[in-house]
Amino acid sequence: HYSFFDGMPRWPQGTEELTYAFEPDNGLDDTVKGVFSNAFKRWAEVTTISFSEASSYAVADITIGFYSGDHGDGEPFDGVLGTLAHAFSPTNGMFHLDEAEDWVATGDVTEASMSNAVDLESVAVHEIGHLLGLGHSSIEEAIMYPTISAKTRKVELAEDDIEGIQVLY
Ligand code: TQI
Ligand code: ZN
Ligand code: ZN
Repeated sequence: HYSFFDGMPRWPQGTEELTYAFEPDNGLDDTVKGVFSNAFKRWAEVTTISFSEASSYAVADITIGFYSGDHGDGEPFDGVLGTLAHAFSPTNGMFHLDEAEDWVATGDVTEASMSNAVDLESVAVHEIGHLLGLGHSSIEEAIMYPTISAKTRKVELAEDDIEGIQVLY
């Protein structure tokens, strides 16, 4: 079953659009940006919120970046596997990914040659759930379940995720 953060923080009532931007120093290519766009779309389809890329990093509601090790927010990344990414509860908007992972943004992660391959969209869908205010779910099929097996792709929202997010938006 779905859960929320303590105090049930959410983006303000009436929020119709949230904007996101990528850390300019990361120099991400369009393939990687497209993966995030798809992940946002999955949540947009089941809420009244739409997501679009901001005109600048400074004005974005949600900021996305890849970092390694200590990156200044008190939650250092730990290298390959372990923590893959983290996102903060509303309305912080920070979404960080561990640069050390073997991220797979194209093709089939289950067939990837790297044994530590991590599917970017699967992690993005989960972290966007946190950004919007969902905590973890006890239902294994849910995107918000707290563990995922290696080299797995899980990107479809489960009924439990949809019910949870529709309590908020
Ligand atoms: N990152 C943890 C996560 O996103 C960070 C975290 C732990 C957290 N407890 C939290 C974030 C409570 C918000 C609230 O859950 S992770 C998965 C999953 C991670 C894990 O790198 O371990 C995914 C990131 F669920 F698959 F295990 C993405 Cl999809
Ligand atoms: Zn961070
Ligand atoms: Zn999580």
